[in-house]
Amino acid sequence: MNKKMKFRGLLPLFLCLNLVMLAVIASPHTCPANINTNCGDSSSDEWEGEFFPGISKIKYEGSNSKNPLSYKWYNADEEILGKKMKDWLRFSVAFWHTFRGTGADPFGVPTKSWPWEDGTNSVAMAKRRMRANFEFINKLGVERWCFHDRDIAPDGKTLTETNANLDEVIAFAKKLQEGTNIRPLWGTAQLFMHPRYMHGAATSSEVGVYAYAAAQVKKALEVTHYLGGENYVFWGGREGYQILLNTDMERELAHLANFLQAAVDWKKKIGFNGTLLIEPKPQEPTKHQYDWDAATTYAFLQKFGLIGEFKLNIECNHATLSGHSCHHELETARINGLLGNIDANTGDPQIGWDTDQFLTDIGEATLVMLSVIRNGGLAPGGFNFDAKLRRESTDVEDIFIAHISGMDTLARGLRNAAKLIEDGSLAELVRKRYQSFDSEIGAQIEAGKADFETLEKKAMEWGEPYVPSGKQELAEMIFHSAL
Ligand SMILES: [Mn+2]
Repeated sequence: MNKKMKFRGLLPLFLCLNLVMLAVIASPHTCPANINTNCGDSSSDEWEGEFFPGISKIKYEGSNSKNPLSYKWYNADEEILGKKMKDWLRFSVAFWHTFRGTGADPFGVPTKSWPWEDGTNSVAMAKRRMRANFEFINKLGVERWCFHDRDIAPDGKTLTETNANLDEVIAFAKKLQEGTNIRPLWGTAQLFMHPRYMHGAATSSEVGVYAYAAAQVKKALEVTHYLGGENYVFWGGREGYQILLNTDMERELAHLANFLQAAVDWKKKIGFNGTLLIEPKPQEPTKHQYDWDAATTYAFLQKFGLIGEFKLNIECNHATLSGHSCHHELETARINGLLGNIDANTGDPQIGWDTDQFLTDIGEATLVMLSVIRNGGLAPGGFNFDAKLRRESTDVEDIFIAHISGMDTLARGLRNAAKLIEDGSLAELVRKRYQSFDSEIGAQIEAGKADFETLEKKAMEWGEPYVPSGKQELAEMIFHSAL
């Protein structure tokens, strides 16, 4: 079939879709949340504009659907390995990327001009954005969102004024949550944007900055708790160094540990039972970030007696920046009892920085889901879409398409991982590979009871050991058969 014929064949479908869209747009009660339309007083809480007119609740239509605004693989209530897809995946919308991302980069100004934005950073604008956030989450059909304190409410002239701004927006968010199941997956404090944090926050060389950061985290813990958040995240935005010549690394790390301990103490004092999560990242914006990767963070938590109080939020793009795969970081966290949450995104193999793209690689998603299933799920953690539209994607519907694509990719990964687990051949390959340790002497070794004399005796008795094939290509063949 040539291209022209193909297009002709699809033409009636396009016309139908257009008619459906027009019908939705023409439905009587919508008032687009465009600052140029008159939907009443758009700065008041009573304003009832619709931010995404023409887009209704996203539904599961199956893998044959050609509708970009539908799920092809994510079927929220379908059970996979005894659990609903929505309970394995626990998706969350990241407020900062989705509603504060502008498309600006170091070479260019913002490219996105969402119709509801009035160009200000006022409290009224913050509330309108919050409404957009809840309409988006509702239409997407997820139940969680994540936020930084400073993304949802503007800075004031003093900390008192800033906290008052935050309180006003948080109270409004609480009102929007009422009667829904929507709650924060986690909250966090933005401790890297303001110039006061240029040397870091908890690892700043200035005690005044350390205190200011503590006050900010105290407040962010309180508002996360107030909104019914299930976790709280520490991403050490600028906790690291540019050069060791002017840095007392030992002192900075000890400060960071004491800061985290104070957060644990405050969490307990206010009765917040959410999980505290640390998000490893190796570099950017500092040359060296202290929470380099899962193993480094694990060692830090052990050294300072913080194991048991923290888990990890593994971000796939950060994993690759540290020279690991996302699967490696997830498994390192999992085998140490630290896998708490996933920032679902990916980088670009040809670009060496943190591009925060939506994960669309089915193979990578399948590896991610193998770890999540082995972990028994992530709850009370989940998958936060720490991912943004490309600078060149500027339509409002692109926000939906990006999330749908990311959700479908992970849903497909879940289905594939379940297939691999139910098939069992991969697990059998691994079991066979280590079966020599299922012997009497193997059991002694694993129990830590085989001394060198015993082992030397065995080595003499056995002679040259038999070394079988690692079967890597077979493992890869089995894996790919599930994709
Ligand atoms: Mn990132």
